Amino acid sequence: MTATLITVAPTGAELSKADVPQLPTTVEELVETARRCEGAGAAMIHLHIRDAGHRPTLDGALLRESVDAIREATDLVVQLSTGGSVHDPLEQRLTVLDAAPDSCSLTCGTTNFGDDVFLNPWGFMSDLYVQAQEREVVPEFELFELGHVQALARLIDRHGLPFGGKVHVDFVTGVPGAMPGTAAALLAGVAMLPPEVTSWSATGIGRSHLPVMAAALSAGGHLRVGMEDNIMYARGRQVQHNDELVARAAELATLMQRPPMSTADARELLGVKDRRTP
Ligand code: KMH
Ligand code: ZN
Repeated sequence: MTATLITVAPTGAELSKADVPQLPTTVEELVETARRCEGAGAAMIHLHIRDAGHRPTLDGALLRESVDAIREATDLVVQLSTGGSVHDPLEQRLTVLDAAPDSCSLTCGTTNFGDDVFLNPWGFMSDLYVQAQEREVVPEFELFELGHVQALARLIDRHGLPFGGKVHVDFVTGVPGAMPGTAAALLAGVAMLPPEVTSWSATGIGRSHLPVMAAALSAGGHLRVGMEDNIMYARGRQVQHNDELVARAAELATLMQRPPMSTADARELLGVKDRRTP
């Protein structure tokens, strides 16, 4: 059995700092979070950033500063969100690659997103795929719907393999209006994966966080956890720090004889380019 890649998604674009003051939003808080989550067993961080007013932003200088600061402080694989918030223009979402992350998210299609729509038309996905290849950034394919699995196969057929030659996907389940956060839905998606896929992980939003984690572990998948996806540790108890969610995932994975993967092994699994300075 292989070790478990644990990705932490600490912030996201949806929660407000006013409602959840423990949400990491400043560069200093993100670095502190990255350090503690690496200590708890995470090997990759999926990053959204916030401006001085704690609002979601795709500001290039701030993205670069955040990537550099986390890279300096940890060995985590640094993945930038290209999804941003549902309000971000497609053109601006492409500019995220300028910050030279190790990895970038690439959502494989438009999806319901609660009361909103998260837009990912074919032209955008295609441009992002090719630009990531050119910039030597490894995409993580975010699958919110079963149809997204088919769109991934179409991207690979059209453009060849991503940079690094590996194909890692992440099932984001339980978003209201999208694929449900159930073992049945997850396993249906896994069964449809094209043969080029070399690894997959899963996360469940909100209440589906734990059931999807258990299903993914038992089916040979990897894990994503974090306050972007879930802010309740248990009924009546809010998560106080992202490292609690990472530590719990690491504990369950270890119990399942699939302990947390090292950052070195994660880099190999994903095929990322080493951008760290010695
Ligand atoms: N915030 C969502 C609209 C991603 O990071 O690529 C999109 C999202 C996916 O979180
Ligand atoms: Zn995200």
